[in-house]
Amino acid sequence: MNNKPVVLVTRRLPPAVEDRLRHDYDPRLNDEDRLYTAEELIQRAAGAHAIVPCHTEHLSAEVIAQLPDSVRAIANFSVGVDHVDLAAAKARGIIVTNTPDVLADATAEVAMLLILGAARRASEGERLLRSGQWDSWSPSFMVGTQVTGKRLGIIGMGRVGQVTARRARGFDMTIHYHNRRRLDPNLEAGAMYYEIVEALLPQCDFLAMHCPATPDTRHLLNAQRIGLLPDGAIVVNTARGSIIEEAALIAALQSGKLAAAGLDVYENEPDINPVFSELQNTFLLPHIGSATRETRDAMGFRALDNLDAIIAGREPRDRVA
Ligand code: 8YV
Repeated sequence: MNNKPVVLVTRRLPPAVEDRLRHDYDPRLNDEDRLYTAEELIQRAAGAHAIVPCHTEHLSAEVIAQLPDSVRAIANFSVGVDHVDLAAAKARGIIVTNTPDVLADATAEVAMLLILGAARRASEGERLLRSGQWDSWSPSFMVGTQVTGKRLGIIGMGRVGQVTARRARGFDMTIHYHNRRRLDPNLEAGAMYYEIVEALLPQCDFLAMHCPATPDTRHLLNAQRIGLLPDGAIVVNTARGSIIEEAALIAALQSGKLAAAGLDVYENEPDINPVFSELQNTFLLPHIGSATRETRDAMGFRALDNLDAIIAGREPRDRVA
């Protein structure tokens, strides 16, 4: 008889992670990797001890209220937890965990890719070649913004923000940041701290968004704040789409207030605002910040470490509710 705890896994996870799930648990896997509706998710959770979801599953208060009593834990395969109503989970005594730390390198790589791609007009150049339209060269052809030595502003100086700062220093960028709390001087490594966002923005040739999506950070970068950036600044976002007011960003890209934007996340994924793809001065990726083999394995193992602790009655390392 199989007495292993039942775990509902909402998306297909890396093979090594699913192997460990099969070894230690009785997993309900999603071999087709199909996105479940809220009703399907609730049905498939029947009798499960825990759920391992991704950010693609919206665990709203309504969904959490309908989960069976058997569900004691939500061990997210993600660092962001804006897809889970933490208060609703807490109210039902469901423990919620995330996967911090392990995404920082991969996501900072994408932040740098966006900075470079947006500044050096990489999408535009690629499109020109792929469409067979590259027919000439001149000194004024595809001239972009130099990255080296510029000022990088970072909003949200957590793990990802700190790694992005380290990578950017490799391009001789100076680091300016806003965070809820000022970092210890050894972590700051010479970065300039701004207690209020409005004081940071005029200092940014580039602005990288690295804060979590919460009700407080919704539309944190709005029209008024974009107006405080220097003309020709470049904005990149690897965090969550909701932290930027997209209509304001689009207006600033159209007017030339911003030279370019590099985006990996959007308010409405995967149905992104079509204007982003029509604009020449955008460098766009489909939410792949953590999409490396190494990081996806590490995320899965971290989620399972948390799950193991919960099932064993220990406090999980990454509890968020
Ligand atoms: C993940 C992310 O791929 O972890 C996060 O918060 O945004 C992504 O990098 C995704 O959330 C997996 O569920």
